[in-house]
Amino acid sequence: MASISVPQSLMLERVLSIEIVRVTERAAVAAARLRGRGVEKSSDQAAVDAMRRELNRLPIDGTVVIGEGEMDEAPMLFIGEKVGSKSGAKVDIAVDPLEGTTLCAKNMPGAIATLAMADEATLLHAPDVYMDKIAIGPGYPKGVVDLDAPADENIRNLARAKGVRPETITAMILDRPRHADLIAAVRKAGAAVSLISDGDVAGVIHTAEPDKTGIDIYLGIGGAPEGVLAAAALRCIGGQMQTRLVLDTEEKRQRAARMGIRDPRKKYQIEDMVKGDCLFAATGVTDGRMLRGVKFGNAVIETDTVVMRSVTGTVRWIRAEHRQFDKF
Ligand code: VTB
Repeated sequence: MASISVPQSLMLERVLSIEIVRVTERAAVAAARLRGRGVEKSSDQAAVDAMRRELNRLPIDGTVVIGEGEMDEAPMLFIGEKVGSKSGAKVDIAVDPLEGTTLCAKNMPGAIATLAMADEATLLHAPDVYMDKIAIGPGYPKGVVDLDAPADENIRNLARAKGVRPETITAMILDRPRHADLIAAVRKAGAAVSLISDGDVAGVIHTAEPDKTGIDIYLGIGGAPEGVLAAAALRCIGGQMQTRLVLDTEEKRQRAARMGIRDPRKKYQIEDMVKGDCLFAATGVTDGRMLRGVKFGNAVIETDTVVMRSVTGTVRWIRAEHRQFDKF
């Protein structure tokens, strides 16, 4: 750590909160170059390569706990992969270098490059299975909504806590056949449903600022890795989130057990998924409600990033103009 004069204990909290912006920026630019070309795999790979390269420049001793796959599949940024210069703070890292590969391939709104970082052994080591999720923003009494309550009850309780009629509540849900009953129940309660084709990390984050995004609650089943990333963001900005892994086969339960999951039915709170302080960053790949996509100009490449830090709850919106193209 000789070259950096910030004490090690403050590294995660201060220096890295700016450093990780570079990591998601690079991944976003790499993916955005292939935007709209219908090549999901290559754009994901480009984002992974760029993210890995940048992560390895950080002064950290990092372990990927949420990554691109299990070690035997040998992808880059596999779960368990060591990243960073290996000489700094010991950290857990969750990555989704291209959240919304289909969105990127089709150049549709909402693809992001995202990353969370936390002290060692504090992020949930979630297997790549589905996760049932419910999330609302900050400012409500604890427990006002519950993963195990019926959807209509959650809508009514949320509306009451907000002091509005259920008709003014909007729930964001992934547009999937598995959510047909959920969507019907939310609508029956009077609320509106905002459907997304992909991208539930941003979906959950939207609930934190309902006045800006129009989204009051996020509901439904998406990826578990995305759930942990979203939990890291909410840990920084506030809000409530409950989740449960969908371990519906013996094979999945065993995989989860190997990753240290003892109770396959456990209902996770944010603090169970992100046990300590964390950082979260996301850069827009395509234009979205939260972030603008990468813009390629003749002389500058523009990126739009949000970076959050749980210690202070600071949220920084960083619009960068990059003039040195060869760094990408
Ligand atoms: C969600 C969404 C992702 O996967 O987690 C979703 O956030 C869930 O999986 O962007 P299915 O597509 O199988 O429903 C994504 O859409 C893609 O990773």
